[in-house]
Amino acid sequence: MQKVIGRLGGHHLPPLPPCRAWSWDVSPSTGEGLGTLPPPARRFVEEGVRLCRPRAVRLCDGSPEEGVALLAQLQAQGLLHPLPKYDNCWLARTDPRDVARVENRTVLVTERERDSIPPKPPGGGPRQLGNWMSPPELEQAVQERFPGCMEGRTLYVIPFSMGPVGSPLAKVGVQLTDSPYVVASMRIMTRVGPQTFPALARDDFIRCLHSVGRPLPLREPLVNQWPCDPPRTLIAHHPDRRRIVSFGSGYGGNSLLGKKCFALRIASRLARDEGWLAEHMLILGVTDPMGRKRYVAAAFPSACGKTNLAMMTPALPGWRVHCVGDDIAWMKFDAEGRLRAINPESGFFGVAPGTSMRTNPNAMLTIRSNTIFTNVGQTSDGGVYWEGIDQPLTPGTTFTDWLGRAWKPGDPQPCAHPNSRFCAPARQCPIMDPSWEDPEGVPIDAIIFGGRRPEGVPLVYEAFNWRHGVFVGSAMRSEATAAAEHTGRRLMHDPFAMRPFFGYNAGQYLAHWLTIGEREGARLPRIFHVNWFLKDAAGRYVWPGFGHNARVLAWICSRVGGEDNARSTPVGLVPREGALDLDGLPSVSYSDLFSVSRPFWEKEVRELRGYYEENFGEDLPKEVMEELEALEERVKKM
Ligand code: OXD
Ligand code: MN
Repeated sequence: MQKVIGRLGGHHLPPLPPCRAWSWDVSPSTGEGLGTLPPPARRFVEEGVRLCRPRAVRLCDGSPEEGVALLAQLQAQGLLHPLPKYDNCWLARTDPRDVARVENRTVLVTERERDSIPPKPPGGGPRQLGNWMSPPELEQAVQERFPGCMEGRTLYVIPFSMGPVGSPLAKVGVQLTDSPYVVASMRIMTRVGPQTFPALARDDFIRCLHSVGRPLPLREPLVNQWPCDPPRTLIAHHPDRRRIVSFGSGYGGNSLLGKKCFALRIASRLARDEGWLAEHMLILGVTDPMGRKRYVAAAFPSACGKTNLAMMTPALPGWRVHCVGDDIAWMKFDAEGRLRAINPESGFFGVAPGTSMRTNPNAMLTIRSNTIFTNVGQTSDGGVYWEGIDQPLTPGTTFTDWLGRAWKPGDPQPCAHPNSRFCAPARQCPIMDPSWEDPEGVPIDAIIFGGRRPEGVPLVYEAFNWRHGVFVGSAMRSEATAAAEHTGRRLMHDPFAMRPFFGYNAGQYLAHWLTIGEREGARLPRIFHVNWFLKDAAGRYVWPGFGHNARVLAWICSRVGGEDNARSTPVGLVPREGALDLDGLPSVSYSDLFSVSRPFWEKEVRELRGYYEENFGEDLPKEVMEELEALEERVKKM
C-alpha cells in the first residue's frame, strides 16, 4: 500500500515568509506587483491568471532568499524531506504514477499534421516519431483542463534564460506554474531572474504554461503529497505560437519546461527556421598530454551514460576532460564557419541509479550540496541510496525505498526508482570547463552518436563524410531505458537520440542536417559512432567503459588532428590495429571490438529499410536512402 497523505478539502499552504526582495503578491485583476516585468511577459501572466484563477501570484527572481523560502515551504508541505547527511539537499517522492516522461501524451501542434510528423504509410504500424494535434484540438484540450486549475494555489512566474544571459545563442522564456517543486528545480536548471527582462521585452520569448492540475480544495487525496493528474496529462508544443502547455504531471521532462520542451522540441524547430542546431547532446572538452584541447558533442539516447561521459575521469595518463553540458547542445556557425555550442542549461537532471564514486566521481561530488533528489532511496543517517551507489555504510544503517517503505538489500524491488534523479547546479561540478558559460560557445571539432548495442556495432567508427554521418545519426538504435514509459530491454530506433524530442517532422529534420553540411565556408566537425555496450557470448561487457572511454576520445582527437590511422570497413572507418591505445587492458581484444559481420549488417540494413519506410515514408530525404543503399552494397561485397 502506498502511503496516502493529505486531506480532502481544507489543505492549507503555509504562508511564505514576507520577503519583499524576491516576490510580490500580485493582484490577479490588475497585475499590480509584477514589478518591472516587461509588458509582453506581463500580458502572458495576466492571461494565465484569468485562465487558471490562482489564489496568489508570485514573481520569482532567482535570489538565494527565494530559494530558502521555497525549500522551507516545500518541507512544510511534506513535499521535500531534508537529507541532513549533506548540505542543503532534499528528497522528493512522487506519486508513483508520475515517474517519467510520458511520450504518448506529448504532442506537437501545427496546422498541418505533415509539419509535425511524417505521413503514415498505408498499412504501417504505430508511428514512433511524435504525435500531432491540431490547434483547435489544443484549444479544446486547454479549455477542458486549465480553467480554474490553480484555484487555491499560488501561480509562480518564472522568467528564465536558456543559455548564458545575453549570449547570442541564448533564448528566454516565462514559465507559469503552480508547483513550487518545479520552481525550485527550474532555479537549478535554468537562469532565473530579472537579468532576463531586457530579452523579455521582445515579444518572441517562449510562453510556458504548466499546472499539476489539482486545484484546492482537493477532490481526491494526494499520494505522497505529490499533486498530479495522470489520466489528463498532456504536454503540448505549439511552435508557431512559441508556446508550451503542460498539464497533469510534476515530473522532470514533463514539467521543467526549459529542458526537453523548450531546449529540444521548440528550439529544434526554431533552429531549423534560423539555420542552427538544437540537439540532445552532451558537450565536453578533451585535452591531450601536449595541452591541445578539442570540444566534442555527443548524442546518446536517454540513460545511456551521457552524464558519465560528460564528467569522465580519463583512465589515460595525461589526458583531461572538462564538462560543458550533459544533455543538450545548441550549436550555431560563427563568422569563421565553425560550429560553436552552448549548454542551454545551468544544472544536471541526471539519472541516479548506477552513479557512484567508481562510475562518476565528479557527479557524486556535484550532488553533495544544493541538490534535489527525486524518487531515490534514503538511509537512516539522512543520506541517499540507489542501486549501484556502491558506498560504505555504517553498520546498522536502515533504508527507506522510493515509495517510503522500509527496504533492505536483497529485497526483490529496487530501493530507488530506475528513473530516479538528482537535480544539481552545474557550477558545483569539479570539472566544469572554464568556458562553459562563454556567451560565444565552444568550437565543436567532433560529433559522436551512440547507443546501447549488445552486438554487431563496433566500439567506434568514423563516418566517411557529413552525409554519411547524417545517415549514421538517423540509423541510431539503443536498448530502451526507464527515462520514459517504455519497458524492457528491447532495441528501439532513436535517430539522433531525438526520437522523443523532435520539434517538427523528423524527415525535415534529417534534411536540415544535410543542409548544414552544404553550408558554404563551413568547417564541419567530423562525425563518429560509438558503442560502449558490446557483450560477449556469456553476456559480459567486452569494453570496460567509463574512464577507459578516454581511449576512444583520444583516437577521435587524433582523427580530428589529421592522423592517418584508420581502416575502412563497410560501416565506416575504424582504428587501425594499434591505433587505439589498449595498454593495460589484457583481456580486451581488438578483433572483439572491431569485427564487422556480414550477416549482422545484412539484417541491420533490412531492419533499417523497414523502419524508414514505416516511419519516414516519403519524407525520408533521398540522400539518406542512398546512403542505406551504399551500405547495403558495401556489405554485399564483404
Ligand atoms: C533526460 C532524458 O531526462 O533524456 O535527460 O530523458
Ligand atoms: Mn536527455
